Amino acid sequence: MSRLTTQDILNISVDPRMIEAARLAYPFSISPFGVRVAVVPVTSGLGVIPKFAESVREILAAVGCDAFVTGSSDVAGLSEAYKRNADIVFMADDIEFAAYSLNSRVFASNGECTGRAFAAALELSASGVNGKEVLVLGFGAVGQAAAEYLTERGTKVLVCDKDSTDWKNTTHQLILDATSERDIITGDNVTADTILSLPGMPIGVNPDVLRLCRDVIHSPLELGTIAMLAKILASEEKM
Ligand code: 2YJ
Repeated sequence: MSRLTTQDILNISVDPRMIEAARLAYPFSISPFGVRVAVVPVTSGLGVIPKFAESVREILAAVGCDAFVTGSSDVAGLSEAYKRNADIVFMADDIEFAAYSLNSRVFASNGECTGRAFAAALELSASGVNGKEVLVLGFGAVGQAAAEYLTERGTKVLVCDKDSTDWKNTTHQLILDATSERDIITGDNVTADTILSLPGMPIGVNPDVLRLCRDVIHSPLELGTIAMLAKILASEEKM
C-alpha cells in the first residue's frame, strides 16, 4: 500500500456491510461496544499524516468502541495508552499499520486483515464464491491473505502479477486488485457482470471503467481497520 494522504481519508464512512465482511473474515460474536481502544500517532519516518489517527479513531468509534487518540505520540503515546487502560492499541509507521491487544498479546496487521476482509466483501457481493474463479492481482501481504481466504471458500484463485500477460486481454467476473497501481484494469477486463474488490491505494481503475461494473468495493481505511479489530476480538474469543 502506498502512503495514505489526508485527502484519501477526508470522507470516512462506515456502513453495516463492512462490519458484515469483517465478521465473515474473522468470526466474532462478542460486541465491540465499550472495548477501549487507543490510537497512537507515530512521528517516525515521513511523520504524522494529518487526520490519520483521528480517522482510525472515528472508524472504531463508529462500530461502538470507546476509542481515543493519545495526546502524546510514539513511546510516550504507548505509555499513555497503558495508563488510560486501553484494551487495544492501533498505530502505524511508513511500513506497518498494526493493532496490539494489551490484554492477550493478540496482534493484527493491516495488510493481512485488509486482504481477508476485501475477499469476504467480494464473497458477499457475489452471493458466494464457492466454485467460482477470482482473479487476484498482486501477491504481497494483502493479495496473499485474500487468496488464502478465497481458497478456504472453495474458490478457484488465479493469482497474477500486474505485468503478466495471463489476464491482460481477458474479461473476468470477479477481480480483487491488491496492487497499488493506477489504471491497470481496463475496459477490456470487465463486463456488466464484473465485481471489483479494490483494497489498494490508489485504486487501479479509472472512473469510466468503474461505471461499467456491477459492483465496486473500495474504502481507503475503513474496512481494513474494522477487520483488524475483528481479528483481535475473534482471536480473543477463541482463547
Ligand atoms: O501516525 C501517523 O499519522 C503516521 N505515522 C501514519 C502512517 C500511515 N502509514 C501508511 O500509510 C503506510 N503506507 C503503512 C500502511 C500499511 C498498510 N498495510
